[in-house]
Amino acid sequence: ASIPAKSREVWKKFAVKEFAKMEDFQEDFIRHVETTLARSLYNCDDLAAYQAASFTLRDKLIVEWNKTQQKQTLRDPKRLYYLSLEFLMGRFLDNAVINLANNETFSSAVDELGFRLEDLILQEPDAGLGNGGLGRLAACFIDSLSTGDYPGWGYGLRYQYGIFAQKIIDGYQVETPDYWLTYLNPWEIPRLEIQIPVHFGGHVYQDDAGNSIWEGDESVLATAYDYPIPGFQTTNVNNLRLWSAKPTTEFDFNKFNSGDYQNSVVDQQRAESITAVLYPNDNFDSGKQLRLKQQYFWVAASLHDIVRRFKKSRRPWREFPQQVAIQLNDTHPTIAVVELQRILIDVEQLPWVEAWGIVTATFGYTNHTVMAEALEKWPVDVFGRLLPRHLQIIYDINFYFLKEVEQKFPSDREITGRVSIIEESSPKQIRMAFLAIVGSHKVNGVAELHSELIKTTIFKDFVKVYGADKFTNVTNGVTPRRWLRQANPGLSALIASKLGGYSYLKDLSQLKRLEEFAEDKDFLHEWDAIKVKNKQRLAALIKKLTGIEVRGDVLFDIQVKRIHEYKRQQLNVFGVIHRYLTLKGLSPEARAQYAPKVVIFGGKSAPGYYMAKSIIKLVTSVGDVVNNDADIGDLLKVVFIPDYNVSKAEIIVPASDISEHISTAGTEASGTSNMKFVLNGGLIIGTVDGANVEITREIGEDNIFLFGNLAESVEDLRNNHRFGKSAIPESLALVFDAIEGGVFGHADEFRSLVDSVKWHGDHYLVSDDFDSYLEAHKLIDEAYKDHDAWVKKCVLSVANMGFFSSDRCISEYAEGIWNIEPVNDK
Ligand code: B1H
Ligand code: IMP
Repeated sequence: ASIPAKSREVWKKFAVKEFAKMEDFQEDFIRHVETTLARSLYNCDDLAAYQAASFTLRDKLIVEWNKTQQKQTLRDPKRLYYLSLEFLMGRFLDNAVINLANNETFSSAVDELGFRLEDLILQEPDAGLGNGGLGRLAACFIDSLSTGDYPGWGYGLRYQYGIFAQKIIDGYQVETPDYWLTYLNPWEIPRLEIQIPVHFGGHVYQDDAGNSIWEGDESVLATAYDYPIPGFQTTNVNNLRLWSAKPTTEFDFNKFNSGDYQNSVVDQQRAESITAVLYPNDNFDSGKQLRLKQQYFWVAASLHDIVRRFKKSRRPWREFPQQVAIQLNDTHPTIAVVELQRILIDVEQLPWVEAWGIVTATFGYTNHTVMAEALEKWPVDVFGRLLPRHLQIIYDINFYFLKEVEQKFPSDREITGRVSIIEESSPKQIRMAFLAIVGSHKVNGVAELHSELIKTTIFKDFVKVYGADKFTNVTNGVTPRRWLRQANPGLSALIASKLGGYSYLKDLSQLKRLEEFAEDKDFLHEWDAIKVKNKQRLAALIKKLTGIEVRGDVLFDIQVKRIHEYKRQQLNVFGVIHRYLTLKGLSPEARAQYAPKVVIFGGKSAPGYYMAKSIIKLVTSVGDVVNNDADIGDLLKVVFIPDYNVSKAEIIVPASDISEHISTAGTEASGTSNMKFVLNGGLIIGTVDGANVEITREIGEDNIFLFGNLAESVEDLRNNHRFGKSAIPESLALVFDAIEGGVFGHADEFRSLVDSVKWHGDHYLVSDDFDSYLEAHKLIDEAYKDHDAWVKKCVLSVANMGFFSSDRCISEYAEGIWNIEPVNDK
C-alpha cells in the first residue's frame, strides 16, 4: 500500500540522503554501531566494524534498490528471471565498496575510525551457496544484469549450510558443515511478511466440472530474503531473492486433538530441513528425494511471485511471454515448466494449447554438461508421490509431443522412444533435460564446442524434431569487477593508468589498447612486478594454511577447481611425479638446468566420491615426499591449498604464471576459471576443450599451451582401450612403478587410481594424452626462461580477453533469447 498524497511531503523531507563526503559515511557508521548493533567505541571489534560498514553501504544500496524497483514497476518492461539452485556469491562488502563508493575515500574513512578496511573484509564469511562453475556463473550474471541496467531478478534458495568447508587431515579431505549465518548478515533483507504456501504429496481428483484438483497433504511456507545487487558505475540495483522454508502456522488438528502435541511440533520443524543444506555435488546427479523437494519448493515460490507481479498490470495472459522471460540454469528448475502449465490450466482455466503456447514462449534452457552421470532423471514413482498432478501433466506434455514427432517421422519407429520424456527403463524415469527442451523456445550450450556437441550427441534427435535454430550458443563470461578490479587491484590500476580510468571494467573490449604497450619496457617491468607481488601474497597464504614455504619468484603452476576425474587432476599429479623422478635421476649440475617451480592444487571433492578423494591424497602424499627431499630443494614444491572457495580464488587467480585446464576433450562444457586466469595475466596449459578453444582464437595460438587428443577422437580411443589395443607409454609406466613401489606411501591407497588407467579402460584417456602433456610442459619451461618474451605474451593475452566479460554474455542472452532491454534514463 502506498502513502497518501497529503503525507508525501513529510516522507520526501526525510528521505535518506546520498553520502558524498567521508564524514557522512562516518556519521552513518557510528550510528549503526551505536543503534543497529547496540555497541559503542568501547566494544567495537572488527566484526562489529565490518557489520557497521556493511550496514552503511547497504542503506545506500536499499535507497537505489527502491528507486530501481519503482522505476521498473512504473515502466513495466519485460523482465528476466534467472532461476538457479546455486549462487556462489562469495563476499559482498569488497564488491559493494568497488561498485558504490570511491575505494580510497572509503578506505581512509575506515582508517580514521581506527580500523583497516582489509581486516573488515576478512570478517565476512563467503556466501558459498554453490558448488563450482555453474554457481559462480550465476553470480557473475547477476552482477552483469545490474551493471547493464537490465530488469533482471535472480531466484534461488537460502541454504543455511553452504558448500562444506574442507579440512585436510593427514592428507585426507574431511568435510565440516558451513553454517554461514552465525552472525547478523547485513547483506540480506528478510521479508518475513512474504509467506507463500507450497504443497507436496496428496492426491488429484476431478471436480463436477471436470477440472483436476490437487490436494497436497503437506504444506510449508516460503519466505523471502532479498539481496540487493549493485551494478558498476550505475545506480541500478537489482534483486536476488532467496527462499527459506518455514513451517505453516496452521496446525495439524488431527494430531493436536489426539493429544500428540510433541509430534505435531516435530512435523513443523521438518519444513525447515528443505532449505537446510546445499547438495555438494558438481556435475553429478544424486537423485535424492529431498533434492526434488527443494526444487519444487523453490520453483513454486518463484513462479508464484512472478505471476503475482505480472498480474499487477492486469494484462491478458497471452501477453505473459512479452512481459516475462525465465531462464533455467541447467535442468534443476525444469519443474517450473510444468508448474506454469498447471497454474494456467488448473487455476486460471486456460485451454491446454493456449497455455502451452505461453509456457514454451517464456522459458529458455541452458545446458551445462554432456556427462551422463550429471543428467537429471527422476524415477516416475518418486516423482508421482511428491507431485501427483505434475506427473499427470508431464504425461500429457509427452503425449502431445510424441504425437507431433510421430506425424513428422511416420516411417521412423524408433525415434519416439529415443526422444520420449519418459524413459521406459525399470524403474521408469523422467528425463529432465528432454522436458526442458520441449518446454523452452531456446536451448543453449555454454561454449562453441559444447554447443556443437549437444547438437550432435545427447540432443541430436531434437535437432531433427525442432530444427537446428532452436539450439544456440552463448559462450560463458566472468565479471571483470570481481575478477580483475577486486582480485587484482595492482594490475587493474596499472591498466587504468594506461587506458584513462576504470571505464574499461564496463567495456572490456577497451583492453585491446594494451597492445600499444607490449613493447614498452617500463610497462612490462611494472606488469611483472605486480605479478611477483601477487605471488608473494599467495606464498604468504600458503604458508599460513599449510606451513609450506615457497619462494615468490619462481614459476607458479596452478590447478584449482572441483576435483573430478574428467578434469584430470590425476594427469597433473602423474606429471609432477614424472618431473620429480626425472630430477632425481640427474646429477646436481644437470638438475640446475631446470627452473624452480611450485605446483599448486586446490579444490573440493564431493563427500562420497572415492576416486576424487584418492587424487587429493595422492597430491598431499607426493607433496610430503617432494617437499622434504634435500636433492630437490626449491626445484619443485607441491602444495594442496585447503578449502578452495571464492575468496581464496581472488588471491590465487592473480598469482599464476601457468594454470591447468586439462579436461578430457569434450567433457568440460566451458570452464570459466580459464578466463579468469588469462584475464589476470597468466598463461594456460589446456586441452582443446570448452572455452579453451575460443580463448585460443582470441589471444592467438602462440600464447597458449595446447596439447592432447581432440574430442572427435575420444570415442575411438576409448574403444581401443576396450579391445586391448592401447599401451601405457613408458613415461607413465615409470610413474606407476614409483607409486606401486610405495615411494609415496602405501600403494593400496592409490590402487584404484592407477588401475583405472592400467586395467579399467582409462575412460579419461590419461595414458593417451600423457606424453603430449609432458611435451607441453617442456615448452612452458623453455618459454619461461625468456622472461621478457613471457611477460609480453601475458600482456598480449590480456589485451584480447575483452570477449570473455559476462557483460557481453548477458547482452547476447538479452538479445537472442530473452528479448529484454536495459531500463535507464539514457
Ligand atoms: C557445470 C554442472 C552441475 N556443468 C549438476 N554441470 C549439479 C551439474 O548439483 N548438481 O546436480 C551441479 C553442477 N556444473 C559446469 O558449468 C561445467 O562443468 C563447466 O564447464 C561450466 O563452465 C560451468 C558454467 O557453465
Ligand atoms: P514487486 O514487483 O511487487 O515485487 O515489487 C518490487 C518493488 O517494486 C517494491 O518493493 C517497490 O519498491 C516497487 N514497487 C512495487 N509496486 C510499486 C508501485 O505500485 N509503484 C512504485 N513502485 C512499486
